[in-house]
Amino acid sequence: MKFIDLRSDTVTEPTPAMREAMARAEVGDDVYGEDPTVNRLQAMAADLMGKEAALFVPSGTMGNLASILAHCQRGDEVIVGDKAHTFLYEAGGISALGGIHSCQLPNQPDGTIALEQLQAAIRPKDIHQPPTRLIALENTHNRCGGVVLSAEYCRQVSEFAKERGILTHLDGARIFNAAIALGISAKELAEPFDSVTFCLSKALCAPVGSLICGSQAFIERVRRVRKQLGGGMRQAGVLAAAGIVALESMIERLAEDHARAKRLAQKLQGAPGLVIEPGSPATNMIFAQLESGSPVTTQKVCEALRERGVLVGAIEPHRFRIVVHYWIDDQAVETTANAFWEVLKELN
Ligand code: TLP
Repeated sequence: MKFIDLRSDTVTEPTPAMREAMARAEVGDDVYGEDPTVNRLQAMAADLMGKEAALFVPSGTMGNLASILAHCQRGDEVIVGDKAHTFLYEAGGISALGGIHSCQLPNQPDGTIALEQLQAAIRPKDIHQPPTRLIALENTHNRCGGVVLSAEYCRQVSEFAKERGILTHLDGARIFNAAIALGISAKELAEPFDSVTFCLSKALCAPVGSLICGSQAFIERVRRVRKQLGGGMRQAGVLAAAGIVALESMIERLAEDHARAKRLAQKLQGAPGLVIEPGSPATNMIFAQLESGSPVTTQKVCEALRERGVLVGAIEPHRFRIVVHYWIDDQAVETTANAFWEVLKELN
């Protein structure tokens, strides 16, 4: 059975144009810095983010990890949100591999961390305490509902950090979704940060890869960390070629995913026992919950949907994540909505 897979936008397979570009890619040894296609992708990424340089890495997780390791020494502290991907879903890499201490502050429902909370968390100069070296934000914010941080908020945090000699990193895995939703450039959203990672292998459909962007000096340090982590790739131009197609042709169309996500949420509105979270979808993710006290579990609903050829994420006992992407067309929206209604009627 061919599934309608809404578990994540990471499930997106490369487009025919990407496969074609991969087959034709000019390559070289990228550890020597000699892969022309990787070099081209990196130059495009740096330009899109308004930074001096960029580095191609195998995943978003490695992008965040290598960035944080390059900013911090062992024993330094990074401030992260308590719902940040870096904190929840990266296997504790920064502490396991980098000896970096994390201070987790509450993410508000809009994905921000309150400035007063940041203020209170900054460590005084004191040998008993780990120095606050870095603040990391996420845009769009996945676990908070695919919500968008405004450029204004990012600037405020960056100014706050600069005044205190603290660095800033953005996990911009889905920065283009944020930019499209706000109607501004990704460059504007990236500008306040010392470093930004973004992913090619989510809604942009490329099969593999993320980019780290920042100053020339920072990227030189990150290149060394990437090697330490075993992420130095050789003829990676085969992968980068798909990334170039992604950057050239897959950004503007993200608006279609956002519109389809809205349409699907409207169709799900009123389905028995299902509550769409307020404001959802902000971008390409719908977050919905089963009514409190419901005897039905997301697990059960997901199993019944799977039998009807639809896959969605059960991310908490009563909470679903439904992610719209390039391979979800109008028909898939229709089929998914119908499957949900049928299953919920049956189980409730
Ligand atoms: N997120 C995945 C899962 O790991 C949860 C998903 O399905 O959404 N930053 C953010 C904000 C992410 O959402 C992800 C992936 C990453 C980083 C890591 O990217 P990869 O999977 O390339 O390591």
